[in-house]
Amino acid sequence: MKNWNIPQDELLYSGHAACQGCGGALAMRLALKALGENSVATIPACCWTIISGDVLYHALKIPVFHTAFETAAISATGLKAGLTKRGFKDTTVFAWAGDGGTFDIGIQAISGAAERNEDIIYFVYDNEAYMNTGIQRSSATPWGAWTTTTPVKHPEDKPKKNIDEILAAHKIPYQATVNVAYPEDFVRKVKKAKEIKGFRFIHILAPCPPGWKMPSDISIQVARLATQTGIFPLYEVENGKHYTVSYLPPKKLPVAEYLKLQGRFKHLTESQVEYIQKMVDENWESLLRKHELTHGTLENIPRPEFYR
Ligand SMILES: Cc1ncc(C[n+]2csc(CCOP(=O)(O)OP(=O)(O)O)c2C)c(N)n1
Ligand code: SF4
Repeated sequence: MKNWNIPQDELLYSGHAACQGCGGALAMRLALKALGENSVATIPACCWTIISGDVLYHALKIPVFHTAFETAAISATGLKAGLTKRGFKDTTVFAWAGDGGTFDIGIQAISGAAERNEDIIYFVYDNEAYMNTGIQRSSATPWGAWTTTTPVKHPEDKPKKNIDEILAAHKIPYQATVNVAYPEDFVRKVKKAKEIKGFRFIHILAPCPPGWKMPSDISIQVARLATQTGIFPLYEVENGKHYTVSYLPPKKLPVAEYLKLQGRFKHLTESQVEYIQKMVDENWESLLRKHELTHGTLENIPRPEFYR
């Protein structure tokens, strides 16, 4: 059994209201281990509004400000300004939103805060649909996926919006992708983000068993396959131009390995799976070129033995 090199402190208590196997819940647990108690969260409408629980009973050991759907970035900006004015300069203020609240309705507030380089961390836990209101598609829903608004006969026909490149175009000091199946990489990146001033963006892949139509006990397996197939690569971007891939799969697995475990993809034909494979390969190659441009080599990308 591997001894995880992550803090033992728990700032997310048991008794929260997430479904079994919720990647979003595990994501918060890991993020808080990295951020510590001197933190304040702002959470817009999303599953996490429910997961955290109600006043007096909420499951987080830090103050939480519940806010409107489109206002995660701007409310975090206001909280940070207010706390700084009152002398709490070291408190980490972070926004915590779903993909709908980020890729879609929250994007103008994010763009504004990123462009002004506000001193906040913005987390998106990306379960690739509007889960809290019943699994409707968002612009983070991958091509070909079933949702209640993209039913089997009319599955999602747009590729997932590339939120990371949109943020990179703002030239923010730090951004990273993380995955709940890689907890050490997750905690390391959030700790790094905490030490940087200015706007930081963390994109979390957060599996959702009901929304992805899969059993709750394979959440981590599926999340890990997303990275091992190149669908959700792990990387960091500094100042919009320095790209560092943080995990190289020893053997890049076929996307079918990831897709076949999830009911939301079970209607896909062989040629549709091939199309997804082609898109994933193109994105992966383009990311590797960016790493190479930054570092002059691909040889320095870690390949942790444990994840083989
Ligand atoms: C302006 C506005 N429109 C719609 C809603 C209804 N609403 C509440 S949560 C939600 C879905 C949130 O989806 P996402 O941000 O992806 O988070 P998830 O539920 O997947 O965790 C919606 C549409 C709302 N609260 N406010
Ligand atoms: S619906 Fe999905 S994201 Fe929401 S609590 Fe359940 S598992 Fe988590």
